[in-house]
Amino acid sequence: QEVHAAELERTFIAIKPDGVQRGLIAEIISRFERKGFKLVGIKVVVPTKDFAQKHYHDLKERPFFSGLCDFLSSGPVIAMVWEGEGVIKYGRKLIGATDPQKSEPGTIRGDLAVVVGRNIIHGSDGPETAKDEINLWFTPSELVAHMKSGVKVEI
Ligand code: FUP
Repeated sequence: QEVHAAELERTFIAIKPDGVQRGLIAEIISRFERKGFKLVGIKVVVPTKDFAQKHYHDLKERPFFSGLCDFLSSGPVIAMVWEGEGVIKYGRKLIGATDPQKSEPGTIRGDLAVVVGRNIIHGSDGPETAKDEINLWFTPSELVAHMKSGVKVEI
């Protein structure tokens, strides 16, 4: 009998060099973990500027693009894939608004960041970007297979 995996939603989350440098890795991971999302991929990467430009290609016309890419490639980034029902949208909620001055208290940026250029974390903004960003940062073998009730199912 064929077993179909429930296509659980996944999103790409990155702790940027400022978050890593400030020692916020565990704090950020624990917020996603306590919510109930599942970590299915994680690695430490120092992106090249070229890679950073690929990641932020949607923003290439913006005046801050070059500085943003220099910043992303300035040190270690924690690249992660998180899984769970509604994780793309709710992950954005955990992160808070782009500008930490506008992020609500209780959100990651609201509690832990002050300026937009150092907002410590990235999260995919929709299903298409999530797919693209996961594929840019990870190969399939770096991600754990779909699990349901702790039992591995065919994919
Ligand atoms: P977000 O999805 O919340 O990370 O926001 P954007 O994709 O709009 O922006 C990506 C990054 O560009 C932000 F995390 C920080 C940087 N940025 C600026 O430096 N200045 C701005 O005015 C807007 C964004």
